[in-house]
Amino acid sequence: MREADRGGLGKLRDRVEEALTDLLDRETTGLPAGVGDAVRHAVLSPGKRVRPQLLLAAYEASGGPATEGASVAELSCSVELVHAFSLVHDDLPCMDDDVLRRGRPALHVRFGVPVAVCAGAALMPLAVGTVWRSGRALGLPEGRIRRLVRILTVAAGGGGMVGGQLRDLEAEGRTVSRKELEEIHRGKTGALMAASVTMGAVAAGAVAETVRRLRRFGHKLGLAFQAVDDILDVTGKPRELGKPGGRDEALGKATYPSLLGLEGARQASRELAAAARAELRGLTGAHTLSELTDLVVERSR
Ligand code: GRG
Repeated sequence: MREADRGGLGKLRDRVEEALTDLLDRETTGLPAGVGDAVRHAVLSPGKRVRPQLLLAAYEASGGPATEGASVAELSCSVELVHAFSLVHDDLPCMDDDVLRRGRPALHVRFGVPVAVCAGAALMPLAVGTVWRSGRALGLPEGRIRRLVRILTVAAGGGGMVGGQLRDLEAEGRTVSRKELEEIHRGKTGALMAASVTMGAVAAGAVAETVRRLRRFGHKLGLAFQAVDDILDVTGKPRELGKPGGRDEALGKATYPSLLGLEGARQASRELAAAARAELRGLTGAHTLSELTDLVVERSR
């Protein structure tokens, strides 16, 4: 099913887009103009918004009150801000050295490297502040807001996204085992996806078993997502991807297709998505998470 055919997901994405615009209108007004413009460019360029949608869908699946629309949408922006930070730094010349992102010049191409580094760094504290503000607006107890901050910062840190990125760079030009490949992807991509669903569940006050189940779901979905990302880098249309293809091979990256071949990578993505879906079994209200799982494996960008 294509994204355009998904009425429910389209609305969810619109909700995220509106919350992001409101948030940046409010939070970038006090920043020096250069940084504020760069932050807006980085965040508001047309991304798929998968991670905030995962947070909102997990909140719904965990029985979160439907009346809390705006505040929980604001909470969902926190994971997109961290994601935007990672994309800005990932594109830098000292990292993957990419010049196009989401069909637009990468941030350092448009604003220069120093501004891109600063804008990327500014996104992380903005994300943490967003958790505090939205958590308070949701009326969550202080201990639960602290837990949300911890989930987000641990996922973004050395044991998660940042650590995965370094391992990804260090693995360039080297053959890795599937175990090592998945450890890299688990940190680089899976940690933030798992944090997104875990935060949705915790914000909604889910019981511990649901939180653990959704976290496992997020990690498995993260691997499926990265497998598809790797496949699209080989087979995708640059126009749809918003960036040139073939970068992984040019950089000698460890990927599912380089390890398993294209057909093996496709098979792995299907198996990983099925394993993610299995975690949702018996969880009433998980239909949006299930639709997002379909979207992750069937996407063309
Ligand atoms: C150096 C302090 C420091 C941090 C670096 C760069 C970095 C941290 C982490 C990189 C993590 C990264 C870029 C992972 C890739 C994940 C991925 C598949 C990104 C693409 O996500 P999509 O397809 O993108 O959701 P859109 O554009 O749709 O949002």
